[in-house]
Amino acid sequence: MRNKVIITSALPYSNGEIHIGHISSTYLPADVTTRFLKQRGIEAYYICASDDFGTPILIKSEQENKNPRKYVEYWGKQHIDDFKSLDIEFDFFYSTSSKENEKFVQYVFTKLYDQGYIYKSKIIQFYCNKDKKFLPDRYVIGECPHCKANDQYSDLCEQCGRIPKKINNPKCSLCGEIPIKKETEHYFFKLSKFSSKLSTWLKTNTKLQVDVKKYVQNWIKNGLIDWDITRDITWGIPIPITNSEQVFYGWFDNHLAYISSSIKFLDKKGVDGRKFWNSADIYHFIGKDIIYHHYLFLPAIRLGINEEYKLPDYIPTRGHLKLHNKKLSKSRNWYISIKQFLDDYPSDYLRFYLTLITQYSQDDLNFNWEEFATVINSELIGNIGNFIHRVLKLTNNKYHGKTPTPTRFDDDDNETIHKIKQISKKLEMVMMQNNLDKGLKCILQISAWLNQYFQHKEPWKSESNSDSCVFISLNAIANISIMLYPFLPTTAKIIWKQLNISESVKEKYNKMDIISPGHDIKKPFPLFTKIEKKQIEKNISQIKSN
Ligand code: B3M
Ligand code: ZN
Repeated sequence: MRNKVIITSALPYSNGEIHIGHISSTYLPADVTTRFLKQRGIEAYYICASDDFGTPILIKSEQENKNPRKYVEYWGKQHIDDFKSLDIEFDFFYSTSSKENEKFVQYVFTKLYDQGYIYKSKIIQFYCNKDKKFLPDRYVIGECPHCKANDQYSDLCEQCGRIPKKINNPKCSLCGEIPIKKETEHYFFKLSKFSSKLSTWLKTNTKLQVDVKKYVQNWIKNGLIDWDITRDITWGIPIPITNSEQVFYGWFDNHLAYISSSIKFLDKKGVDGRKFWNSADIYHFIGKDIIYHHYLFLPAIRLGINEEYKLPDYIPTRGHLKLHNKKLSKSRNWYISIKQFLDDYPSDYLRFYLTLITQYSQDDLNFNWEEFATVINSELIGNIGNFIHRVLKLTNNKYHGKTPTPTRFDDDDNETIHKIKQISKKLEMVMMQNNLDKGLKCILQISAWLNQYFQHKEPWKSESNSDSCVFISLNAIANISIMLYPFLPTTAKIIWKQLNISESVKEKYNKMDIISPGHDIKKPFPLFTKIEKKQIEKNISQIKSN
């Protein structure tokens, strides 16, 4: 592990609400990882940006009669609010439409061009005579050749999820006219040239997920196809070296914003951005639907510019979230918006539940309201919350809030200290391997152990050796809160307040002398509120009525 890290997560398209599926696969794991690494003294930065260009965004802004620039700014602000409300904290959040990204994208294109990795080729595209424009991607709608659904985009059928090769009965999505076919000239990136280099990179990079690598290798074996990186629209980064009015395809410019945004951020800090990038561990957190782009297209472009900026070390890739076993769909209202969730529950409930159910794999996961209530009530509240509150209450009642001085440690005490150390070590290991769900389970294991220890020692009885038990338990709470911090930052901060210790404690993981004898704690109050059955019934009826 290098002592410098740059973490990015898939850039949200500036054309709609973020939903909890994006949070579980991408933003939350990236945030937890960044916080975890920072706690360990690693210079880690979490960088993200809004993904502003592309046909879907342009069409939506046109439909709403808005200038695309204003449109993406609006959504960018909404996203920042949503992320904040979930404690997803970026060191820097920029945009693909920034001046810096534009410059960088044009630089990369020119360099690829000079190296012979770009060529021009004529293609036939739909063209609308009425609107006087070419109709790429979703500018054309028609019947899906697979499932026969009407009014589907030419680049994606939302009914069956497939990408049609050729749509039936094509129509212009703006005016409904039947488009004609017209010749246009586009730039292509020679992805096919990189097959063997990509394959070697996949083989030698042992930090990438094995199962993903397997099928990416299969794609390579089946033959890679060159990428059309041009679009005949006006919203995008202009193509340099020609006077054409064309712009780059969104997937040519967006991933380059990982680099351009990082460089901008580091420059502002007075750090040589390129040097930092190349000496850091690079993580790109993504959902499984954009594997192709991140395992092939993005590394090929970096290889094409002679690795001026190094390839990623990790591409943590996670599966899709379903809601009650059905695919999330905004158009069918089968989803939970972040605002809606936060109207009913604290953000840490979502962070806790999503982390526990999201594995480090491509397997899909399922959000179920009843399971959510059970997990929160029994694990977060019944296990962690219960232990913390019992100990603090006893300290308050029996010791007037003053940490007792331990006399001697007996076998139970020593075993408990040992157990905390042992499971903490496991937590370090699984977290370094990106198994965040397992990391959180380690904390639950420690807390479950402590509940039993506390119950068995009965420190509320005067004849027991209670001073040592309470002293150990208070320090165990400090440890739990520090371990919890990457997962539940708000809860951790509340615990530190109750313990009357400062936030700087977060770097003192794995120490049993954080709370000294004589230290005063604050008057405790319960950390969490139980979820009532009625509330869950309401949540279920909300999605059912959608
Ligand atoms: N804007 C969103 C997605 O396809 C897309 C990610 C870009 S990452 C460079 O999930
Ligand atoms: Zn038209």
